[in-house]
Amino acid sequence: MNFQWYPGHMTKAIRMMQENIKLIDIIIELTDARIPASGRNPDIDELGKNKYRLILLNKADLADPSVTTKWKDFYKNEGNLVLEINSKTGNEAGKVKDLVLKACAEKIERDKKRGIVGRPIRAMVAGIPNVGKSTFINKLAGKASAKTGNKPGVTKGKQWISLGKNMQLLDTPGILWPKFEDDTVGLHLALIGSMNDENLDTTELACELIRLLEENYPQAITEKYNITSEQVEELEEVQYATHYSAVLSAIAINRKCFKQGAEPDISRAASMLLDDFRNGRLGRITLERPAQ
Ligand SMILES: Nc1nc2c(ncn2[C@@H]2O[C@H](COP(=O)(O)OP(=O)(O)O)[C@@H](O)[C@H]2O)c(=O)[nH]1
Ligand SMILES: [Mg+2]
Repeated sequence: MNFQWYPGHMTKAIRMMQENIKLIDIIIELTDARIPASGRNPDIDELGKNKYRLILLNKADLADPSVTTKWKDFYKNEGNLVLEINSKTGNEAGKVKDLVLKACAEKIERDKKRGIVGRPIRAMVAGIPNVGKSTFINKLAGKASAKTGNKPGVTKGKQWISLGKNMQLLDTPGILWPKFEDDTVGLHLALIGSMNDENLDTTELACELIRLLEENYPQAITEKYNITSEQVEELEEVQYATHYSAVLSAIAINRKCFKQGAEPDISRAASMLLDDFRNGRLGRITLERPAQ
């Protein structure tokens, strides 16, 4: 499969990031807890090399908790501050603020020694499209938050949101583009739905999902759609089908998705499977594991 993003927007986004990064102390980097590696763009390391960093594993409500713990340890071992969050509830907003201040403690101390007191920490949220940046900002800022408006000279044209008296957040997040280093990255991004399905072959995508789930979560599909291995084997024989399309046929049959002439509608089954996975209806699943 060929995964594409919109390269035209990329240069503009990177330029915006470079410009905005100059104004801030800390980057709050969001990645998707279901695909922590593919959900990041390693260029952030270069872009933000002199800035503090907090990595947030967002959509943790959809990810496998035991694997999320492994990812947290992995990023901590690399020297980052890490937190798993669910931006939809926003329950971790307080913890995020605490960690931002913790990350910047050294800077606050340095400022104090130089006689600078009360200068707020400035933060920017960054991440790939659909990772949850807007949702996160809305929850962190809360309803009571006020736009601080333009500060002449220093922050011309930028809107800042006050998060208490000692922290400000840039209201426009930095958009990172995923890095398609290998096909797995594109595949995983497509599976969690962060790419437009219009240009993708959903049946092929669903077959890839079945393959990945059978490796790490063998019960997820069979339990959800009441499929038995006998049923799949029989379909393989009767339809001369590959294993993956037999699984899709079984899903179609058990969910009564038929085309005219009672033929199982594999394409509808594929869309249903992807949709169920993306919305957490197959359980909490993570597609990537950190290197040991
Ligand atoms: N389940 C879940 N969904 C989330 C979470 N954060 C964001 N979303 C959803 O992800 C989608 C993309 O979020 P959005 O904030 O627009 O992403 P952005 O493109 O990075 O600004 C929306 O449908 C959100 O409701 C989360 O922590 N958990
Ligand atoms: Mg957004």
